[in-house]
Amino acid sequence: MATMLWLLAAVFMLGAAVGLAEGSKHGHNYYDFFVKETSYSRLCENKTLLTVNGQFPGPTITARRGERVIVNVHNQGDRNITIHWHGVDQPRNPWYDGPEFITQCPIQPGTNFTYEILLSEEEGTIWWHAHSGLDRAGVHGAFIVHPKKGTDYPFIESYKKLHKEIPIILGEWWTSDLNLQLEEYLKTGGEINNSNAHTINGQPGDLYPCSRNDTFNVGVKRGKTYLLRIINAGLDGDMFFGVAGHLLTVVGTDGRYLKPFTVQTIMISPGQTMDALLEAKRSPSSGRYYMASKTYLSNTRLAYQNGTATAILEYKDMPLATRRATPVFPNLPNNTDDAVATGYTAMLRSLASKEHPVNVPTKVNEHMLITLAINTLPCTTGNGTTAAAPAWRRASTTPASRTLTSTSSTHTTTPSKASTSRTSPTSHPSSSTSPTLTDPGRIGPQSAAPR
Ligand SMILES: [Cu+2]
Repeated sequence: MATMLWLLAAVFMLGAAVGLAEGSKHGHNYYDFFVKETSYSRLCENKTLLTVNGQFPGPTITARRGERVIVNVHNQGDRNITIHWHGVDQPRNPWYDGPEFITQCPIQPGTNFTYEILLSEEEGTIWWHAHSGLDRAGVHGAFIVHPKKGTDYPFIESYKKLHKEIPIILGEWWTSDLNLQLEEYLKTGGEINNSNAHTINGQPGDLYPCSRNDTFNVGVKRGKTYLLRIINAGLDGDMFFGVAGHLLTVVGTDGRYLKPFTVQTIMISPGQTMDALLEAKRSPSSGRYYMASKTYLSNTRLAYQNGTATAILEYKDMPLATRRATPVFPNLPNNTDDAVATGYTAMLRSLASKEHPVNVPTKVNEHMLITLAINTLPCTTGNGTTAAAPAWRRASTTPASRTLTSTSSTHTTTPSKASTSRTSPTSHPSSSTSPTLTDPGRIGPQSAAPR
């Protein structure tokens, strides 16, 4: 009996030790997201914006390939919220995908919800954003997936050493309340106004009014290589992006690796990510360079935000006199330069190496009929009443019925090897051409918004 007790005690202590080894309060890969209104001053005007942890853009999540990430979302705002993990396949785990009233009931004010995010094949840059109303304008951030322990970036040999990674989040700023605009345009059928500024890491930069003092600034060291993790978190608009005096070697997109190619300008659609290497090899004497982003517009009849967001890349070892110099400006294409945009897109090819294969079947053996089913479940508030869904989210024909819908499908695939192929879309292809009930965020015909 005594032996038994000792054994039990030993098991208990072992359990406690494992618990401690897991890390801090909640263990490895755990994040608390506090969604709340935050005061901001941009473009000479003050407003509040819904953010996570008071940050715009929100906190960066980092994990390794194949890991599990837990995010506890505490809704301290005044309206429903959900968070979507953009680009995560979530195999057999759709209940944590995020679209409100589609795969989950929204997180109501004063409550919390714990997301379980299952990474599988994603490796590189993905991101997260609100999937309710237009709150993703402020509620978004980077989600960086590093290689598994013991493995490395496929491009590391040619670049010897990666010094640092720098998230570059392209966003937009509205001086007015975006949700009021949304209400208005749902009534009238119109479109919401263009944003008042483009932003890079939350800042419009030197070319917009009252912005110069807060321009995002990143220091680099000559001889080092940096990985820019570029995300287009904008609601509506393809963007050109470039860095003066530096070429970008694009090595990944949407959490997958690419055959590397080098360009002066990238073109990135809303919801897309691009991983690009930047070699800091300029002379420190001309040590300041603008990074800049501006709209690419394929339909010239549409109105657009025609300003240019800027950030500054600075050589740390530059002489004092250079510190006050005006940064060099990049040579960006015109807003309507289709040749640059389509030329860029045509260069995107999956890496498709032995370590990073793309197993896309190249031969069709059988055609299948796939049936999608839809079920509806009410979202209750816990006190017997139903949760309020915006009118356009109602899947039921009965106006009083607020519903949670779910879809299911089954399919089988025949694995086969493809030696080369174009880049495979993530779970969120950014190429849809028509808005759907589940994707009301797309607000203009120009390009697909993130889902
Ligand atoms: Cu998305």
